[in-house]
Amino acid sequence: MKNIYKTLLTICLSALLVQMANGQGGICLRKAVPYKAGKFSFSACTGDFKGDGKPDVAVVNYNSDIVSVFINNGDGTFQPAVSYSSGHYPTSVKSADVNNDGKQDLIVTNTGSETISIFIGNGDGTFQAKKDIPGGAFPCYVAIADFNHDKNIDFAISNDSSNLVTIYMGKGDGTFTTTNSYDVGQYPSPIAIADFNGDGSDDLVVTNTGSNSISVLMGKGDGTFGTATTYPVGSYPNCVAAADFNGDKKPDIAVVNSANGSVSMLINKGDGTFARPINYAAGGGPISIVAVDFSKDGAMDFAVCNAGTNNISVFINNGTGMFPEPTNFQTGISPICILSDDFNKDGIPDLITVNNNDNGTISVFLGCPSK
Ligand SMILES: [Ca+2]
Ligand SMILES: [Ca+2]
Ligand SMILES: [Ca+2]
Ligand SMILES: [Ca+2]
Repeated sequence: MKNIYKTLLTICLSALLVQMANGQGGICLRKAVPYKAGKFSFSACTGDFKGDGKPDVAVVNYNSDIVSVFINNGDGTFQPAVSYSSGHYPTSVKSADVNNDGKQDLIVTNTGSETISIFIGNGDGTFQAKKDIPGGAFPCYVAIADFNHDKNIDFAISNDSSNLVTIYMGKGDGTFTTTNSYDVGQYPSPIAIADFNGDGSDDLVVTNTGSNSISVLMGKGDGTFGTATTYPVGSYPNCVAAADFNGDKKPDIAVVNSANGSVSMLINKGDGTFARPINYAAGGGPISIVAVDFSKDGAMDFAVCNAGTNNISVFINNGTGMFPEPTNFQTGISPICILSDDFNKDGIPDLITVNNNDNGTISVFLGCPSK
């Protein structure tokens, strides 16, 4: 994560404006609308912070130590961001109700201060000031789940400089206890969660950016995990998505390889072990991935953002778990994170990229009916 961040500074290319793109290949996105965030926006999450049924967006900004919260007007347009102070060098944010009051809260990893910040939501789109807990060495990514089935939100973080994944168990009141850390590969970064072996408990996969691999850890259902199994992928894997791409109801894994400009797809053999990767060419410096059924045919598709070529590549499943050539759409400069939700509630998936430049922005792409 640290190294790719430096890389990103050097691959900011020319200023490109968003362009109109027409529906083709099962994907249609309206012209992107930019919104200003903080400095060096790093990643984001969606959640219904205001409680009106319309997804809102939170963005962490690495160089300004703030979380920017964008409240949805209800039609997929957003109010100007409201800022909350995070820890130093925040890199990841997720939304969940950590204190069981029915209101969405935020969990933020701060790599500089090596803390996790919990922001309790007021339910009206605003948040209380952060409460910090220790985050271990360079906590760079957070993923949420209920690992022990007690209905209290838990989370996993990757500790980039100690090569660990650490599990935090929720008490249900907004506080957490740290349990175990697990050895993974070098420079672990994003984590995805799914039940890979079908035993009813959440498992996790983490990208090991420094060792060109992923580590899969099987959850035991009590908040503990087995020893990691490692699978090789491409060069500089920077993000991972878990979803059923081949339609056998078993979650598969897709990884973006930043240095190869590719996506590695690892199909679940059915028991939580994975076949050798199938590789697909993306754009330059792909760095984030999201799995969504854009074409609404029941077959899972995915999109990646390419930080080097300032665009996104949307891959539509041909129905058999294979992906023909992607359709590309231009974004702001250095898109570093991509996520999807249905912001205007028209039943068509929308996309957001977080653009990691000095004056960070998000680009909101509302989906339109595909031809
Ligand atoms: Ca809450
Ligand atoms: Ca739990
Ligand atoms: Ca499992
Ligand atoms: Ca599809």
